[in-house]
Amino acid sequence: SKTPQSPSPRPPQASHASGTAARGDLPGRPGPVPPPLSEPTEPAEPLPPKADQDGPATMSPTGQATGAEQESVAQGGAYLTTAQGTRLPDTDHSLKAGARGPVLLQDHHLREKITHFDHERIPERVVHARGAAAHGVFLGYGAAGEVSKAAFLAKDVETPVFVRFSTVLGSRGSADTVRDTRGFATKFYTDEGTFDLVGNNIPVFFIQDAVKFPDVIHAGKPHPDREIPQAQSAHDTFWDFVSLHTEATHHTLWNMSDRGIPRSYRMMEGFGVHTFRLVNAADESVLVKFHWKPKLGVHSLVWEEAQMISGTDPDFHRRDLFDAIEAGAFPQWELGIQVFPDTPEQTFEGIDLLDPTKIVPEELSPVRPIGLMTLNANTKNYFAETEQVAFHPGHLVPGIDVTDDPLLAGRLFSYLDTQISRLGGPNFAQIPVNRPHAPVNDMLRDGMHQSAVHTGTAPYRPNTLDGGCPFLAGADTAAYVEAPVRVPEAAKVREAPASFSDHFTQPRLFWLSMTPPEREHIVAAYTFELSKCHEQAVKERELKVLANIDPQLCEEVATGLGLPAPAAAVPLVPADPSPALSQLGGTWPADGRVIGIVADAAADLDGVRSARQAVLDAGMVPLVMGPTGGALDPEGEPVAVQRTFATARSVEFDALLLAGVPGAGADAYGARDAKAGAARPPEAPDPRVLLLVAEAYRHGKVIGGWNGAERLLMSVGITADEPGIAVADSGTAALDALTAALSEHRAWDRFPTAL
Ligand code: HDE
Repeated sequence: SKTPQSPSPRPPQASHASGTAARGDLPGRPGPVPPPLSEPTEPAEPLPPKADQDGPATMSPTGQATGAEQESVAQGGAYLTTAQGTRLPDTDHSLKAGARGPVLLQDHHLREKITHFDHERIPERVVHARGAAAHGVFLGYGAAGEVSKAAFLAKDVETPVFVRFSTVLGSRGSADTVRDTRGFATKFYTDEGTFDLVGNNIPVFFIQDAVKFPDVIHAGKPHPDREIPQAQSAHDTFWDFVSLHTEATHHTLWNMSDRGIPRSYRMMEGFGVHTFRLVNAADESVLVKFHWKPKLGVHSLVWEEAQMISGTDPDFHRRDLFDAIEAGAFPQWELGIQVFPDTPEQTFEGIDLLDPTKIVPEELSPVRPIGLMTLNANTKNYFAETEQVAFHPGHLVPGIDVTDDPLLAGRLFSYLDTQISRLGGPNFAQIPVNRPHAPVNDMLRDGMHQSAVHTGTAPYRPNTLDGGCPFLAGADTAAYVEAPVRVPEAAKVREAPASFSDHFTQPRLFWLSMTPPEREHIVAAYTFELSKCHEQAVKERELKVLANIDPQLCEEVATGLGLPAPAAAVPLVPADPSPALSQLGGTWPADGRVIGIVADAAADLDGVRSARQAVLDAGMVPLVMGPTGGALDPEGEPVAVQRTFATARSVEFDALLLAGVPGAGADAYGARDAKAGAARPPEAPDPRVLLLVAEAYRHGKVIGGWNGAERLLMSVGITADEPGIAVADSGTAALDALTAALSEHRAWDRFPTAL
């Protein structure tokens, strides 16, 4: 039977945001605006804003205010209507000939609703389908003025940005923490037009010529017969290709290193990969490579952790970015450039700058900081912004130009082309997130999804009917003028320069620059991936590639595979290690790190309260774990339990803090039944807590604790004097020791015992 419908007191989510204001003016508007929808949220602790992060709400490029104000009530107080604005009395029942009769074709609301739903999905990106994005601002330091006339690089100029991070191989719904390259694409909405820096977190690429892109991607994507494996390089076709196409060796090595499994998007470097050309006001040019340097340092997961996260929280990186920004812990990167003279050879210290499989070590050419990017606002709507954003390496502004890197040349074609099928036509620049902030006066007209109402009669030049407009700019009025680079006289050939055939010098440089734990991880990664291949010939061929990088690498992987290690087929070039390539050896801020505090009803709850507050004060996120949900000490000063022993998994935390017991000695912790909070024999602590601690230990994580935590550690065979174990006599003292150790990211001295 039909339910009587009155104007809904809780209108659904906006699907047509523009309608709200107009409808609000209609007479008969229903009562007061309903309270905000209480959506389930993560029980993450908000971080206090940093001193320099207090300020007015930011405006997103879509013109919406961003920040604390949520738009979950965007249609608050409005009637439900059709897409044509006609009010609806019912959206729960189709129009039928009688309650038990057939549905009538005349039901426009039914057809409109279902038809729109049928077309809600658009093709996902062919690569980089899985992504997460945020808004922010770029502040120019003015340090690039000598080499580039780009106005947004000038001192104190602030430019809105939109950044999309991504994996490469997986589908839109695939897991975040797979072993893969990460995309790092930045759209700068400058006053002189939009500049896109479409880079990766790895500074080199698999191929030197765009014509090979479909090959490498077809090899990396799932096997076409059964569409498996998803978002993985650990399969025959990938290793078949890269073992044959040895220019992929350098990029593959980076993928097998810790760079292939970042801890967070906030802790990744970004690279423009290709060499670009900068031009200054005097029309002098230099060649540059772009680098993004994260303020939080470059950190990675360990492989077992990454695999576990793929199951327990496939949205790990997306959630991490969103939560950090929501909590006010805004991630920051410095943009830097390596600068090289623009000589006809386009080489630097013998390194071919047009070869995208080569880096220039920072020890040979330091990275000069030229600006700071802060991501300070989350997206409002994933589809509208993250999915529809369209990047293009050809979106350039005066002062930034391309080089003849043959990979870049192909990209300059590809990105425009791909948007036409992905976004349904040539008018994707009119989608809010893609709209330039500079005035647009093009003569492009009509086409699918045209949403502009162009006026005038003469979208052509020259004309007199529109008064000769639009005018042409000159170099003095910020026109984009391509650098008049001389093209050497040459015959048309399908060839690459001779230097492009050196495929092993730089992989060896990378390997030699790694510390022992990093090398250990690389060996383990190759062994894992090749063990997943079925074809013996593929494994043997890849071992020959590894022999050309380094005999130790080759031998250790061969041992793991149970195969003989071949000898190098090329001379091993001696290389000076580049310490800048290693992720170890420094200390970094612990901002935004997640500290899991393990406690139960018998714990020193005063100590838990003060440790929790100290975690917050240090700019980190405390998550209290207890045997059940609710609160510890509900009668007194309750300590909210944010994760139970059943829902918590070690991979969610950067470090653990094991609460002590009031006045207890080393024997106390394990003496309690973690499930019930009651007394229990010391030999039987909660097995879920034991697993948690053992995993954190295995992954090289810092573990702190106080008064009695030693007992729990001992239950899993850990002694308090091991590296990265910080046991003290109070919660805050333990936290201090833990924070100091965490600044090195992991207890590296525990490797290679750790995974
Ligand atoms: Fe891309 N790449 N790419 N790529 N790429 C795309 O464009 C392509 C390459 C990169 O978050 C596609 O809009 C070719 C290098 C990122 O929206 C497509 C070649 C680098 C993103 C495309 C390359 C990248 C893409 C798919 C070889 C690092 C995601 C959807 C010549 C410098 C951008 C799209 C986002 C996306 C083509 C190589 C980075 C098909 C033909 C090298 C970060 O156009």
